[in-house]
Amino acid sequence: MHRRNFVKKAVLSSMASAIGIDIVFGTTMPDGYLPLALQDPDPFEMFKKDKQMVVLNDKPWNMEAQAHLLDDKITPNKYMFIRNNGLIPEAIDVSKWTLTIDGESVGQPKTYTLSELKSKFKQHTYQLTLECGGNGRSEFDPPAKGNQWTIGAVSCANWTGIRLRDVLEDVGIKGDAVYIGYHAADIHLSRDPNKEPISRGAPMDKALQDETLLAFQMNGADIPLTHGYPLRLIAGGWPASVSGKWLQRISVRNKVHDGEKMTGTAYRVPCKPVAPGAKVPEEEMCIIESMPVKSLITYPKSGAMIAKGKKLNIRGHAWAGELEVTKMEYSIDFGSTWQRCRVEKPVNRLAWQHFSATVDFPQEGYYEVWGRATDSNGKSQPMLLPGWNPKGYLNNACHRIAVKVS
Ligand SMILES: Nc1nc2c(c(=O)[nH]1)N[C@H]1C(S)=C(S)[C@@H](COP(=O)(O)O)O[C@H]1N2
Ligand SMILES: [Mo]
Repeated sequence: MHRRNFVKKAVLSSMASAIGIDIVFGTTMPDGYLPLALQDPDPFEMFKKDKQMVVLNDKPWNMEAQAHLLDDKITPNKYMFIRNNGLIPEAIDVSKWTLTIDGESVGQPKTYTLSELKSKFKQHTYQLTLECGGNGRSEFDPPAKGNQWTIGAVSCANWTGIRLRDVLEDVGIKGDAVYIGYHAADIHLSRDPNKEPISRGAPMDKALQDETLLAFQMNGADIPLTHGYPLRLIAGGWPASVSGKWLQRISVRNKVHDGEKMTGTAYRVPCKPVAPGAKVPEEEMCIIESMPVKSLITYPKSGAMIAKGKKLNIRGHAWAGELEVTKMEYSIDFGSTWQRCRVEKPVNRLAWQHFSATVDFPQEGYYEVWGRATDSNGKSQPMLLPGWNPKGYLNNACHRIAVKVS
């Protein structure tokens, strides 16, 4: 009895300090009850996100942008989507944070402190496109389980860090290395410490690219907590799930990494196209690598009204995984004819590219402006949905906005 009261008092005082003021009738509060003030934190405030961001899930937190919010050339935190598979790590002590490189294909595992990583290796900054493999999932039919992303699970921020390659060279990698797999500090939804929410990776040639970073800064400041503070793997152009947040360990594997969400249907699509709704055997599913060509019209916002006789300036971004976007077009007649947009070179490999165009509407009425990007292999975005797949990945259909001319 005494012990129970003691525990209750300790819980009450920690709740009171979290709320910032005493809970007056706290002792009469039912056991195990969580006060409302602690039940519903405001995610926009908590993550410093714009109020126009859309929350898709709160356990775990998942939030997406709308197309017009992604208008900046470099995505600021307030418009960056959040995709968490588990719970954000609690009470991070950066002075104790370490990164360990281990696995079958390293001679001797090696552990670095954060300050060693920062001082020992040369730092690089790249602007890198991160798109969730499930971006666009909401359009698939039959529907796929998971977050119903529309178009807003993509970002292109500046990331500063050191090259993974430099660290792997310092550790020493065996000739049989095939893949790297990451392990992170986030917590499984079940809170079972033996389970990981996600542990993905990439083949060695992606791991060794110049732009594959162990990042500790985003847009010139510490990485925000929900985006992987204090250390994050960044592999632009691939499904963003490869870019492990809250990074603690990288295993260099002598086989394809088999961590959480590397196997089964996770981040895999049928190797060959299948009919919508088909059951696909596991051995016919292939791991998603480079993301497909895609674009977003970020200005104006869909639903724009313009005066008759006025031209409309449109703009946005286009990206193509490991490739470059070589052509960007728009259509105002549902894809019957296409006109060229101006498209800029990327600031560096794996950064999205900006496009713009001036659109002339022939008469009053309702229009849709559709955007279509083409990559350096000559592949274009499909006008509507691409191939159905069981988990609803890789929807790179043309983005479209509604415009009324009157
Ligand atoms: N440790 C860890 N890393 C992670 C995830 C996660 O849940 N835990 N989610 C992945 C997925 S599926 C995506 S799409 C991106 C999302 O990155 P963001 O939340 O910074 O936009 O992080 C990836 N890295
Ligand atoms: Mo993702």
